[in-house]
Amino acid sequence: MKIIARAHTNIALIKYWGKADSSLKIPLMSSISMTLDAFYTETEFTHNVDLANDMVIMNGKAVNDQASYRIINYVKKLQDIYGFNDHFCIKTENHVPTAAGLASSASGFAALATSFAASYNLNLNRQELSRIARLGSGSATRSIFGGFVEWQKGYDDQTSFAFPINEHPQMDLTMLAVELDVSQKDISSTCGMKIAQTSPFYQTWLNRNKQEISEMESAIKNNNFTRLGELSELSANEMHSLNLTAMQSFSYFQPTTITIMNLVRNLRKNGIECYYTIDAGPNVKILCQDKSVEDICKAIHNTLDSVKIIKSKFGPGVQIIN
Ligand code: 2P0
Repeated sequence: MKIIARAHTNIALIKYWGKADSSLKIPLMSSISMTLDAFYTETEFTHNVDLANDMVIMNGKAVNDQASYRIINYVKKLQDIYGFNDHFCIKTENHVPTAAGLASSASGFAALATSFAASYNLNLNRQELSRIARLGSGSATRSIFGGFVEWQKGYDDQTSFAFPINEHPQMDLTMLAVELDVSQKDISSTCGMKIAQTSPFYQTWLNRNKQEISEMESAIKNNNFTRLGELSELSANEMHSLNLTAMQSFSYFQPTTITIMNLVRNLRKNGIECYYTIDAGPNVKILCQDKSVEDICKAIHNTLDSVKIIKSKFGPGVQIIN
């Protein structure tokens, strides 16, 4: 029987940017995200003693590169934990266009963790799935759930997992992913967050985490788009300030990133409410309400005429779809 898991990717509103334990991917801070309907990964995991080798097939092609080693090592780690050692084959299809500037690792590892567990009949609940997804990639922890999701940092492998704040939010919220530059980034997230920890402001940022999480939880509970937008933009600005002020200063911004940041601020001044958030890359994501989508897209195209803009709303948690 085929077991295919589908997981959607997510965008962090309160950012995760640093680890207390690199091997277990225990974060130094809690984070909150929105799961996105437009982007997802489907993964089929099969295992069999008769397979000659471990295999990774991505979008129909057998791969044998850095990305596939990371995936194979991850599955071996899970096999060690649960006491299996047969060979396996992973078939994965990514529906996360590079143009969106969203990493597929969140949806990828969430789908893989879920299909692994189903294939070995492990009967894990979603909290447990969230924990094992974390071992693949930090942001995958949150992609097990839909809607608004919180990853509580915890202090060890048992206590660091995500839970849903609201899986079916009523908030009028759209995310516009603005494609500015799709080339491979020089500094991976794993590496960038390590360098950021040398910023003199890092501890201050950590000290603020509890308050920021609680304010974002309130904004979500009160359906307060304005507060959600302000807090999201602040968290992104804080994260990117850490990169700039690290001992080995760096930035993911390109000139066009700053152009869009300024455009969002100007739109706000002119009464079109929107906020930006930016991850470990130059692309900007804009948070807005339905009524403003058209005006925002028009303003972007007046400034940068050919950029692609991909719209997304709330997506669901991980599902088995066979
Ligand atoms: C986040 N990002 O909260 C943050 C904000 C990017 C910026 O999590 O090392 O692929 O595998 O845990 O999860 C991207 O980093 O890094 C990320 P690892 P991950 O979404």
